[in-house]
Amino acid sequence: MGQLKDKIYEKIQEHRPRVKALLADHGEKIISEVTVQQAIGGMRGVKALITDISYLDPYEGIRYRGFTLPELFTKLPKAENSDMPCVEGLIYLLLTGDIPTDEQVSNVRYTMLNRRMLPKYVYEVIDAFPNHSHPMAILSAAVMSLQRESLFNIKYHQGMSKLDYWDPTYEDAMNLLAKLPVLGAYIYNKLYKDGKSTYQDPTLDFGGNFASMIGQPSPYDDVARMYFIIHADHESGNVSAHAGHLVASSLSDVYFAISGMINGLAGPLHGLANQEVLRWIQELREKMGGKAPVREEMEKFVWDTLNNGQVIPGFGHAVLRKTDPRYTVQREFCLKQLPDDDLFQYVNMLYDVVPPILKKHGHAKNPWPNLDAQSGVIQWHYGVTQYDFYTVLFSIGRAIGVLSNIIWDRAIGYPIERPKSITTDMLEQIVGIK
Ligand code: CMX
Repeated sequence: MGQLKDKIYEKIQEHRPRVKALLADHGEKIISEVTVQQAIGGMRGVKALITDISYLDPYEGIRYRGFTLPELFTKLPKAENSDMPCVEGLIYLLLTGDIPTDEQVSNVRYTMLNRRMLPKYVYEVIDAFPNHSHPMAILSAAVMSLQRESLFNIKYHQGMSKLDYWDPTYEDAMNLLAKLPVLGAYIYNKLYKDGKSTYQDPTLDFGGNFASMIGQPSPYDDVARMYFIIHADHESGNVSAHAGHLVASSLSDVYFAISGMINGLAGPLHGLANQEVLRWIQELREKMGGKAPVREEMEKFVWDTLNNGQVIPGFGHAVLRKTDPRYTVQREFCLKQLPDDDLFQYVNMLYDVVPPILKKHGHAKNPWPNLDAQSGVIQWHYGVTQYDFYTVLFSIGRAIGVLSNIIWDRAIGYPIERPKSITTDMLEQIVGIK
């Protein structure tokens, strides 16, 4: 086994008895109750999933393996000639719970380098899509086409012990993770660069190689690293993470699960909100005929959107009750690197204007911005202006967390997911209406 896999195995051996003891000694202990409102309202706040990869506090925001984002940006080993951490270091952390050394990061990088190549048929699948297809649909199909490569499937049908499920799942996960930036870059070049060839640079890390494949010079390599890191995980109940976990719980392999994750992320209430923010701002820009809006004009635009029965993209959250720290990381990057950017001026004004309006509107439980409000601006500034593509970037990042979770789900042996549903009649009987 390689260094990373050995380490995961060691951690699994330590973790399995903890879950066994919880089940044996405290299996009947109540940790959450479900109200009518929660059953009707998308199970908000029901504690019924377990993950050790990340935890989302409503007021503090996300912690990966116990570390806040600012802590991670300080502690994780940096990419060569850069202040930004390597994505490979985050992969090590999410899988093991430990901050890696430089040597451990290099080892992950080397492990992944050998897995980047795409089989020829995947290019053909991508090429078969018409150019007006949404990049998320192409990405999902491209991942599905790779399913025939699953080692888990081969081993399963050879009769593998349950205790070993995590091992070929790890191999599948690392294979897919290494290929995702290549898939994303190939889709980008096909759709927006007249099919320019996607050259991979084996000397570059996960983020650096992605930037190079889509032809973006430095500092976009750091933007890519930051983007993949902040999008990696948001505990397990969000649609993309939950979809990935749910599909994998039936022992579908990671290709089926990540395609499911991508499909869930492609909704405008979730990952697609980053493209919606840009689309919405462009609408305002057109209305303004190039002139920068004053505060009153911006307020009117926000109210018009709400009065039209639409949501303000990039604001609100199902769990968070304050500004998303993923938003703050990107805002600080903008304030440092692109303070005068025209689009950033819009986002900056929205940061001031939207929360008081949402409070006055009185619907959203959280009037503060989420990560999607800020992420498109940075992409746009560095020349990635094709905003339909932004959720593909989100997908590459999110797969890191979802795949880490799936490896651990298999290691712990979490069963097939199967909550119970009831009918509206039954609900009315329970509350005494019938
Ligand atoms: N603009 C207008 N109305 C909003 C709103 C927003 N940004 N956020 C929430 N609301 C509304 C809801 O639509 C709901 O309306 P009704 O009472 O009419 O049904 C009401 O406020 C209560 O919703 P909530 O409990 O505050 O929010 P939910 O947990 O139901 O939904 C989310 C969360 C993110 C889907 C919602 O805030 C939203 O639609 N935001 C805009 C889209 C967005 O930015 N999504 C990305 C989230 C981050 C991510 O997952 O990537």
